[in-house]
Amino acid sequence: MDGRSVLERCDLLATCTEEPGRITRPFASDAMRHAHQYVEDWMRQAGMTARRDNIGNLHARYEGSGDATLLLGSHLDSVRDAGRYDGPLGVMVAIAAVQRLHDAGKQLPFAVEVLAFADEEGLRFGSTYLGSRAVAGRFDPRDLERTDSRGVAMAEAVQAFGGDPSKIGEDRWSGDRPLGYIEVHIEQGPVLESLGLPVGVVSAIAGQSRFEITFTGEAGHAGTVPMAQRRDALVGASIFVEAVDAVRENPDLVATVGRLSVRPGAANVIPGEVNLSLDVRSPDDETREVECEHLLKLAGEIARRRNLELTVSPVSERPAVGCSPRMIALLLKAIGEGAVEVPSGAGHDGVYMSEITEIGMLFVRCKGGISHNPAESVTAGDVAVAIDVLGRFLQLLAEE
Ligand code: HGY
Ligand code: MN
Ligand code: MN
Repeated sequence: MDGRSVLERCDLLATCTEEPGRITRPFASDAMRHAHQYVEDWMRQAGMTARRDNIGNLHARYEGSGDATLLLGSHLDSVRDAGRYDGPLGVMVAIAAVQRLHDAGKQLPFAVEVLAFADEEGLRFGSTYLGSRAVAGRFDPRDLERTDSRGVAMAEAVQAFGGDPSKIGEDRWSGDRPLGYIEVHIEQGPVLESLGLPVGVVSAIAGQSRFEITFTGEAGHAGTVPMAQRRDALVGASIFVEAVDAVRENPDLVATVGRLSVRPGAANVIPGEVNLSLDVRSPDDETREVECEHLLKLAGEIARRRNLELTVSPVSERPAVGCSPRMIALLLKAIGEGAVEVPSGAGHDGVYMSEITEIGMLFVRCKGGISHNPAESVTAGDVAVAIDVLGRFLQLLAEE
């Protein structure tokens, strides 16, 4: 199992999509079922027994001589029109590291469990981290009432996928506290490439706040309503989007309006309603909270000025999470000479796994830092380094 074979497996998983010609693999979808068929096979080939829990995570276990467990993994779901490595690369590198143990007939003094999470991105239900929340015992049953763009409730989707929505609470990790959770993931940023390094150790995962915001005005005839009498929801929303962009003044903040929909959405109708998403992140929680308050206050002022109604609903909020100093030290040692630490602006399942164990992450250089984009790209050489480093990490942990 070398870098090339891991990339070939990511290419195969890229064919598991809901939208032919693009990679879109939502939670509990047929595309995800298709991906599971491949991944369960690969888990078994690596000497592991695979099982699926109620929320739809895959769990595969490689027994050790002791009964403690180290968790490895990442997520199998994707954003819309995604790249092929965000998520799957981490699951494939974890399986490759176990495959090498299995091929060498080696056992570690602990078991290794590979987790392939069901829903890190939240594409289908606007949720976040459904899979890792379930394992961390933090799944919110109210999420089961969320509906997707076709009006299917999450409970129905879980059922159709083969899980029992009433038993998701039982998916929580019930064994002894795991030795740790280690996730290999593309950096999704430019730092490693700028340093000319194949891998780096993650220091912390930025905190993030997500909101759904609606500006409501009055739909009207584009030809007859005088400009001064209009209550154009899209004009208000556009002023707000410009205000969000002004966040660029603070290097410790990023803010994004990723999705915006206009109703009724006809060329000759004044927009009556605009729904938009707001995503605010910072490595510092206070900075993020102050900025969220500022932006929501601004939205209110814009609505008043433009004679619009405003509704804001918080979707999710997660504080920044530091990786475990112990895991960081072991990963730095596994990399060796010149190893660096890199912060993560992207969220990862480790955010919730940190509630049940110490977390560590290994970033892999990706071309131009591009991600959440089909142009996402890594090299077989860098992936080979990641597999080697993860193997050395397992060795170092075993020696400890
Ligand atoms: O949005 C994120 O940071 C992650 O890709 N879910
Ligand atoms: Mn992602
Ligand atoms: Mn990811």
